[in-house]
Amino acid sequence: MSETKLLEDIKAAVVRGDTPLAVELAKEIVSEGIDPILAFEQGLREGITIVGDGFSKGELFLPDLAMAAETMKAAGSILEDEIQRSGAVRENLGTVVIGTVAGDMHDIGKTIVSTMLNTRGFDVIDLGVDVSNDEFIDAIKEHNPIILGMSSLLTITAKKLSEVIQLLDDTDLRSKTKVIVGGGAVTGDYAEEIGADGYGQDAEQAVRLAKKLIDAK
Ligand code: B1M
Repeated sequence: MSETKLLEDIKAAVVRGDTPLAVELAKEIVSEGIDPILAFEQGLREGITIVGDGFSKGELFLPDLAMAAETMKAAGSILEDEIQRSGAVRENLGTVVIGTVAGDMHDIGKTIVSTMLNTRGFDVIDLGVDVSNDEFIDAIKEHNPIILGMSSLLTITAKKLSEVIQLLDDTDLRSKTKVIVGGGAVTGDYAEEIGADGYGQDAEQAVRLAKKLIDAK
């Protein structure tokens, strides 16, 4: 099957929440040697975006969102394994602490950012989802990362990003830790407004930004 057709089919499988088909297609994408990052972004992510748009318009409902997310996670983990296998870089660029902010359970985007940072040479401490402000601060004290990454997909939880930055500003931790933010609830302007050091629109951009920030240190 051609690359275009495989990407279209896996996108459609996410939209339908057809996990067995999406898993089969992800395996085929890997065996065909198609770039797994491209397949993640142009296949799986585009599919789940269609479902999210349908949900906002009231055409799809929470169970549709949940099924599509399950499909995306199952197929995504196959692509993530391939991203790890094919792209692994052995240098140690330093530690990144990452997590999704308090009140937000969305983990798919944050996890692909973690995987890509790890693959490109960062030591990643992934705190998971629904990470409280204090948990972020405690992890920074414990792991002394060069970068803190925070993800937020809900408008209502985006203010947590600025709260954590404010907590960092109130200590001497801020001078040692660069902050990058991302997720659907964030824009470049918002990142600048809250004093983050950068914003990643996707996982690739997040990695580029992290590398740029450590080069500038
Ligand atoms: Co939810 N959800 N959801 N959801 N969900 C959104 C975010 C929403 C936009 C859907 C919509 O209405 N169109 C909407 C938020 C509206 C808003 O606040 N503006 C929404 C809502 C309302 C909700 C609930 C409140 C629904 C309800 O219960 N009534 C609820 C909230 C639960 C909670 O968190 N407390 C909820 C629940 C869920 C599910 C559990 C069903 C499921 C999540 C499953 C999971 O993650 N395990 C889900 C899903 C799947 C979505 C959508 C459809 C897809 C999110 C996703 O995984 N995208 C989403 C709509 C959308 O985003 N279009 C939606 C794929 C992923 C690869 O992209 O996460 O954007 P993304 O990550 C990208 C980039 O943003 C970037 O790189 C990633 C890779 O390219 N990036 C970073 C992400 N983090 C980064 C960090 C960085 C840098 C880059 O630096 C650190």
